[in-house]
Amino acid sequence: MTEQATGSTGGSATPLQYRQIGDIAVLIIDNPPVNALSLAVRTAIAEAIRKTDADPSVKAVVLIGSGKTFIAGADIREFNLQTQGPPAASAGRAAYDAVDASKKLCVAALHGTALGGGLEIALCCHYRVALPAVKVGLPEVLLGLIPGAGGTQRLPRLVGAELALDLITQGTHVEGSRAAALGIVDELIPGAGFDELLDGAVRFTRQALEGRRPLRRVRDTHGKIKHVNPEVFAGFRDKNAKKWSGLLAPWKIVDCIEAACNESWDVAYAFELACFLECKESPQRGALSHIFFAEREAAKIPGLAADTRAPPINSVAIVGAGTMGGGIAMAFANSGIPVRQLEMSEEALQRGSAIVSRNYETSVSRGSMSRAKADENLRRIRGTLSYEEIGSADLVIEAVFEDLGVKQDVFRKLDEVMKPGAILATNTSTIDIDKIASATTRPESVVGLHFFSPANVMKLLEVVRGAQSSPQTLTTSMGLAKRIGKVAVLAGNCDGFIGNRILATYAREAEFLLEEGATPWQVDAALKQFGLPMGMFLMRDMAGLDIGWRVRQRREATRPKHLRHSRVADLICEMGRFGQKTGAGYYKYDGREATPDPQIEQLIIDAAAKAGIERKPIADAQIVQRVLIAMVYEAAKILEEGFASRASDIDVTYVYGYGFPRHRGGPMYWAEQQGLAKIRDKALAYHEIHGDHWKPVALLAKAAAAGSWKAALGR
Ligand code: 3H9
Repeated sequence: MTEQATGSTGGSATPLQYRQIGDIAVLIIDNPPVNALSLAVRTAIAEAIRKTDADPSVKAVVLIGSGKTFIAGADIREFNLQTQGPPAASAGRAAYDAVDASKKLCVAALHGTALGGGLEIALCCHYRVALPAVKVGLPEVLLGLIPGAGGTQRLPRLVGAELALDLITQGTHVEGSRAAALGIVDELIPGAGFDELLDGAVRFTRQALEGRRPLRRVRDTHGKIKHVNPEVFAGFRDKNAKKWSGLLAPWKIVDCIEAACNESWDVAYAFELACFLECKESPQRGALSHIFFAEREAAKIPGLAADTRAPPINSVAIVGAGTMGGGIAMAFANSGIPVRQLEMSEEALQRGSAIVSRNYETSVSRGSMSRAKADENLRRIRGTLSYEEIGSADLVIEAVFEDLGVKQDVFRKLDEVMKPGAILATNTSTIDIDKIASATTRPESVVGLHFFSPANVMKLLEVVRGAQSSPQTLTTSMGLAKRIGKVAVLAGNCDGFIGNRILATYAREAEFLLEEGATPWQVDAALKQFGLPMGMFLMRDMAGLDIGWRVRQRREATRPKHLRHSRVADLICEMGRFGQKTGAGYYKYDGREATPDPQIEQLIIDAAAKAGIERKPIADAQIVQRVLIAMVYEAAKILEEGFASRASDIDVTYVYGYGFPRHRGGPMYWAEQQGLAKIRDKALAYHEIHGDHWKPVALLAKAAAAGSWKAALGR
């Protein structure tokens, strides 16, 4: 099979350098930034192997990546290119097959990452050597794919079917020492740089040429996949059925590994290809790939010079040791950054420290963190009662009671004690950042860092830009997110920022749906069926209904009275039902167990009658559509008003902060898949029926006409 090097998505002009060291040919992949296996790279590899096969002066081949990495996998952008005619039957396997069939000894030299197709091509080589810091893995599943070049066939041959099931269905990155222990890597080369790796690989290759190592292909190794109990696969499917509901790729991975154990190489390898092509053509793959790139795009701040200085953050202080403050402290400590936590009293400090210790205990007992690591992280968090003691921190995050006056007092104090250049951040989810910044003499250093609860777990970080936040403050904040394992989205300073502003709108529509004929449990079941982790009303019950009630009471005087308003939530609170913590809310509770409550259904029927609304049965599909279009509608307003930079930033916010099913790509991607004209028409129809909550949004009309958000926004 040959491939033509046409239609490449770019990269270096000569994506493969060819060198010869004595009788060893060195193929250096040079396709920055991550040496992705584009068509051009694959073609060059296949061509180079033909050359080495034919060249009698070459006894062996070393395959290595230039720069900081081996190969991060197939070039994901190429999967999005329009396939002309039927999908390529080989799916681009020619380079892999060429390496596998090489007449000369092949050694892969790995550093940085060897992921997806990168690891697969390394597994086609006879041997693999690696620097200890390497990470190897088959993360295709995270993109809605399966390994398509023998990964599901070769990895089980090295590590056994059971471990391969775990590694490939989770897309695990395996570190060097573990990869060596598992036999994925044959030898670790001490060192950290390209030159050390190449020297080590050449030395290893010479030893192999001298016959000190038997020549074998992974595909000819069968020991670990013989006699695998069929129960293993059935049990694995059962165990994960709930987690994989609605997904395609993980099921296919299990099928492929099962085939590897039961079928001949040729049959199972062909089966893998068929499964790969099926996944590649699935809508899930498109959605997951969208989120991959959206996440990376979100890190870039439009209009900010790429060389904006971002001072490093080596120490952090947190004001407040409540649940949120504790979670934030853990997020930093877990990334190796020391934290000082400030409280007003010894008791408050003790309480906070007990919560953090308990959280670490839970991680240890669940096996997600070792005891040593938990102890080390815990030691990084130290309490203090003195503002003076936190003054030298590079960043301080305020996480105190959600009240403007209280927060302004804290910021006045921080302004006095923090060193010049420190970033002053607030974790507020509702308060105007500029009003908080106005309590300081340095509003350019003030920013919102809105973590989501539990802050040590949730991936989203909304970085909220104040009117005067400086480019350095923003760049440092966005960069910091990546360092602590979060995904940052830049939000403007509007009520609720991006995430909670959208939430308020679709929660309102969910509430209206109750008056129109749905029940809380029907709405919840419909949204769960769509893929949200939890229904709207269960979530509200869990969070507690009283906080929202108090906010509504405060805002009652200024509520625009011409807009439709539901009393259902207020009526529930007036009964003293504040959700799970009081044993009753929208549902009634036995501990955490929620059951539908006829009393609430009656309350809704009465409220609707009082508001003059005729209740009618509503189909689940209509519920989902109304809630999702409400999300998209509010998001379009946010974009139009400039409080978010791109539609894809909204998707990232919803996938990482609100559990929007990743394989559906986020609400804005979902809307594009539905057709933006259809969404616009629905929103217009809702305007007709439900009034000015649905006033037409110009950007939605523009995007519907242009066919995409990007075309309408120009980014
Ligand atoms: C596959 O291999 C299928 C095969 O089985 C098929 C066989 C037939 N392609 O993340 P970063 C870009 S599927 C194209 O910010 P980091 C990325 O968009 C693939 N582009 O860096 C960004 O661009 P920009 C399986 C890619 O250091 C830049 O590189 N492999 C690819 O934080 C830097 O990326 C994977 O799923 C790619 N494969 O993390 C691995 N990868 O600068 C996917 C990255 O314009 N990649 N880019 O924004 C990753 O997980 C991370 O990028 C990695 C580096 C850990 C490698």
